[in-house]
Amino acid sequence: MDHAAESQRTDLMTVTCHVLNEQTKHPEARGDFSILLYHIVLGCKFVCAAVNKAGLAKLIGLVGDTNVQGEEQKKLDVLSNQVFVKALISSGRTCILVSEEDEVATFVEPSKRGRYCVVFDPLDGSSNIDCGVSVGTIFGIYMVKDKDTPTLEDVLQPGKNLLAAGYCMYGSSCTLVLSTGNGVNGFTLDPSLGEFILTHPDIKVPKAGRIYSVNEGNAKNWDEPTAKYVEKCKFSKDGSFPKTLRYIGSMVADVHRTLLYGGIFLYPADKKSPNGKLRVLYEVFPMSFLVEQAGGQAFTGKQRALDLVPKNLHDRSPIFLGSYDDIEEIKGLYAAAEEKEQ
Ligand code: AHM
Ligand code: MG
Repeated sequence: MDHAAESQRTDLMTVTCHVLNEQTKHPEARGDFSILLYHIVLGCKFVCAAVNKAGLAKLIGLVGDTNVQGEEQKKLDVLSNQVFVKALISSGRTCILVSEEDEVATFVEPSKRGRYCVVFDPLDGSSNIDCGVSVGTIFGIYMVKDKDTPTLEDVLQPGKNLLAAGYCMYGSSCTLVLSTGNGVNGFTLDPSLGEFILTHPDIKVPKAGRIYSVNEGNAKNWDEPTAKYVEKCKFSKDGSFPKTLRYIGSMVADVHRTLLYGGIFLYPADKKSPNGKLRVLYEVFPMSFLVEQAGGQAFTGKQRALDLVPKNLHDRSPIFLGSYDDIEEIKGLYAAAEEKEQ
């Protein structure tokens, strides 16, 4: 679209409108999901504003506390968590909340309870905040079995049971990527309107990509299939060009690029971290859901990522996700290694 046409653009589809349209495909829907999503979007707008003025408002730096994983919490992590917890409870549509920043799940009091369970990382990639690199919020939504008797089993579900998942990236622009199980759509926040506008309809991850994304600093501790794969990315034996390495160290930004440009994002297991680093419920599952919905694949080194059944709220898993063909290749290397062992 040329600049003149862009400036006259009138076909504005907001994220709220999009979700309401989706809802019409489910005649039984009562609008609860749209209300929940409205509150998630509100949380994202708030965090976006806070990230943008972090330097000015002295929100960067440590708050002097450590979270459940023993990591130092940043002021913005704490603020973002509080904002999301409050926004989700006040939606009146949630039942159980699981946040990366809280050791235990929050069970919403009966008078404010709804049917949805939300798992989320309010501010992922927080080690990148102080230098202005993109960070993001990741979320997944499950349905509770019985809202009068919610239990942890309602959130310890395999990722394939997610109703919806998404992330919001606070980068050079603020982008919300969402799937309600019917493809993936991307919305960009128009600051002048305060609305997320559909800018990336029906995102499809390219079938094969030319980018690999991994923290190579961990290479000495990798297992053989991961090491072989990365070696192949750099020194291909079939005459094809080497792949390009891109690694931001913010999962939201690395996955966003993978969705749009194709390629593979890896956070494998290694000798020091046999389960990898990323958390199953609110990092691995939502991103795997989005990648599958966009036509790609997500694999743990052993199985389809969305088939995992978490035992604990903060479980971790290795993850390889991205373009269909690239994931086929790593799957092949793990299958070969397994055969060799037998
Ligand atoms: P966080 O939840 O503590 O921010 O950690 C998760 C982040 C991801 O965004 C990113 O993919 C990964 O950690 C990077 O880890 P590393 O610095 O080990 O490469
Ligand atoms: Mg995180």
